[in-house]
Amino acid sequence: MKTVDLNGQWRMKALNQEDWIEAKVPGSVFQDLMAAGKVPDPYFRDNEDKIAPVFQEDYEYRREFSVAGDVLKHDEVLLCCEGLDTIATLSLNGRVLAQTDNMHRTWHFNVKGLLKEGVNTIEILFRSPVTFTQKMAAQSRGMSMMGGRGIEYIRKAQCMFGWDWGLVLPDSGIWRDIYIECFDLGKIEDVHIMQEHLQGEVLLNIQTACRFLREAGLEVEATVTSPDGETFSAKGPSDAGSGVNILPVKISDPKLWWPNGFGEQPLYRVDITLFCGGVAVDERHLQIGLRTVHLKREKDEWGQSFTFLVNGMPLFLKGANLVIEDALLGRTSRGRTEKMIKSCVQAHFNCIRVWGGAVYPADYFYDLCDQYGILVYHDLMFACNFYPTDTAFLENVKHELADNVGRARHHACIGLWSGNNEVEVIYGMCASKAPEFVQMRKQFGIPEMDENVAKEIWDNILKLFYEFIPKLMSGLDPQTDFVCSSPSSDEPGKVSIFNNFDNGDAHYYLAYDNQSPYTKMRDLKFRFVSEMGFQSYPDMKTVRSFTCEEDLAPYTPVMLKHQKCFNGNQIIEAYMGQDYKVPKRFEDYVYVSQMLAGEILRYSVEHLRRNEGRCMGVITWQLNDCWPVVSWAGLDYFGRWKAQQYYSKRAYAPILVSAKEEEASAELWITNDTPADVTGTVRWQLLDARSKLVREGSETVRVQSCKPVLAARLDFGDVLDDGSRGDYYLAFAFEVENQIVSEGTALFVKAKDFNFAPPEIETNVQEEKDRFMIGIRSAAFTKSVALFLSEANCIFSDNYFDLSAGTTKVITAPKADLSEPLSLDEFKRQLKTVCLYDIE
Ligand code: BMA
Repeated sequence: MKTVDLNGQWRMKALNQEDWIEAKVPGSVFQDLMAAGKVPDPYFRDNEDKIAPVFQEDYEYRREFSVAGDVLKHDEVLLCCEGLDTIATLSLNGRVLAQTDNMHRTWHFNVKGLLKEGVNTIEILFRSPVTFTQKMAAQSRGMSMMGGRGIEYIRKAQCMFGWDWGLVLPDSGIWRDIYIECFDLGKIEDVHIMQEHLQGEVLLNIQTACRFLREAGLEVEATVTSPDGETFSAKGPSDAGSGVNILPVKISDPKLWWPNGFGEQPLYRVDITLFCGGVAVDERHLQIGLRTVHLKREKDEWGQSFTFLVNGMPLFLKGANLVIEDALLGRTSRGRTEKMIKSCVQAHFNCIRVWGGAVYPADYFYDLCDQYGILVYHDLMFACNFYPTDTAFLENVKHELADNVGRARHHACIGLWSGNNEVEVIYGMCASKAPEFVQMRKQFGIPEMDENVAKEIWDNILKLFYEFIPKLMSGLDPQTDFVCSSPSSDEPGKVSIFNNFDNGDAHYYLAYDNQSPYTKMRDLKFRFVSEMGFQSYPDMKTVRSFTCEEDLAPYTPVMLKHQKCFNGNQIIEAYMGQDYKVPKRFEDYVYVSQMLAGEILRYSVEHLRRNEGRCMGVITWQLNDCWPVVSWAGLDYFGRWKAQQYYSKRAYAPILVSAKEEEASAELWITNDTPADVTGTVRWQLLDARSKLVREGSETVRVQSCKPVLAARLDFGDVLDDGSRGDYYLAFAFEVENQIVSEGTALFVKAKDFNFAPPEIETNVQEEKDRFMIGIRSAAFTKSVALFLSEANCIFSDNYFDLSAGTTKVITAPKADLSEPLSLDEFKRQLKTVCLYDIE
């Protein structure tokens, strides 16, 4: 039971300085220095360079707290630290209590003998992570991959040392709760709930590991409460020797949990109480969802499947990859995470991958994923590096996994554990002789690794990710599947990124695949894509938040500070030039970069979904940003929707119509990700640039879940020839019960070669109680119409859409999705539109 809360007001100072400043816990060194006005905003302009010396220092945190006499009478008194970042020495009343070296772990220290009645002093000294890693790098005989920085030797979010979307901000501090807990007679040390799904009921085996603090009989009671308030209980004694107790609780008429789009998310409350002689001495409260999740990897006609089965149903996963939510970890909150997850649900995600270069998320993240139906593909926190396997390191990892897997495994949302992000890919890039890796080495100027070093590294990979961790995971969470790496194959060393079409998931980047044109996507028959993406600029308001007027161009020093990808702008422009004109005005450049990333996403996702069955999921890189930066994200640092998020919303629609257009023909496909079969009508029109009808047709089709159907094969060879392909476009929609559920357009030439007519866009705004309704019309066909507000932020029901002349498209802007309340006049004044035609 939490007795003394040590969050709140502390003091801190750099070790080599005299003056203490106020500190806020949980928080961080950098945030405290910022609050004291000693360092600038790290995200502004090129401040990243100015703040580097901060991380070379050691810092001391201190506070006094008082303890009442009866606290000391408890059988056990523990200091609990849920997050210490990272190399720390803890002292209590002047005596060293412990050294810690893993930000991901939860630490418990017995402090009964060290605490005194009255005022106590706690001190925590954080050593510079930069000095530490540099020292380790110097000792590492060239095994280090990421620029020889030694970051694989520290159990700390790897991206804090900089990434291709992240600034260098290796902060320190007490980043999660800290408190003193007391126990008498006995305590619950661990709860593990196993689910057995039987005919018409679910058997929960609730395993509790208890510790006896005194010779006393302990009893555990578990009560499970259904969403309707029905309760199911069991009670029984803990084993006198081991303290383990397994309570079987049968749930009749179970209400199953489903990922978003497939069903509801009913949640059951589990209350566990430990009794001694009839008195409650400890308790735990968890929330679970009843479901089975299994990654089916079986031989089939295309190789080996990579299919998630939820409650036995195959499910196409649609989502994005999560990185840390803020480089200043203390700026995160449940509210902010909920807003992000709502943006996922609005865009029809049913999945998030927690990427391995970050942190294990807070408990509330898993609660929210349970609540909103987001299945989590969860990396363990290892990324793009070669990790050591000495005894101390393995012991540290063992505790880290016990803490974090133990904390998360009961959640309905946990769908898969993966040992790491891209460790094998990076190994391939350094040492493999496979042509794709040789090509990448050339592209990135990486020398081939010495064979002896490579062998040693490979042995470490096998030991850590194919032996040690899988063995731990099979004990910690035997009910959730585990893959050794993301991407993974079933065979060590067989991981590849560009062409594993038969076995495992892929991380695919056109830009790294020799800058292939995006049309290559249609040749790639992936089984599952767990990363794929294209960079774009963040929202203009976000750009303005970190720039001055003179910075507003792609190649200014300040903008380049916020573009971390090697040759990032050159790649964006190379692809931009293929389809569009590369704009001269910066605002236009930002708009086209976003639209381009959206179009590439659409093109790729539609292809993968037309191949549903063979391909069973796509998780784009990346969901979010941890500071304002040019990146692959759909949501920028402030949570603003980039074009890509709207493109995802359309491409991830539960029922999708998509066109596979060729020179003068097109196929129209329907993909159905709902659990039931659907019957509807696909309607299409061939139109000229002013949306004058040339030809039209319709087809009624029935589409099974996860079995895409070719609904129409259209040939326009008599209309479209080399001279006229830029004059016509195809518009199509799929209607179910007279409602359009999905629609799109296709060009037969690159957008830059289409003969657009002036669109003369008109908008008409009306106010309703909870929303603004925007009617939008144009005089000619126009591509990627973007709506935005000049000052406020808003999530529109649709955006960056194509518009035919003659129809009024109605867009809603829910007031709940506005960043501030606006009157109708204000809304009208701020509403602006831009479309491809406007771009110079
Ligand atoms: C993959 C990811 C990240 C990276 C992204 C874009 O390698 O796992 O490491 O940010 O590609 O380059």
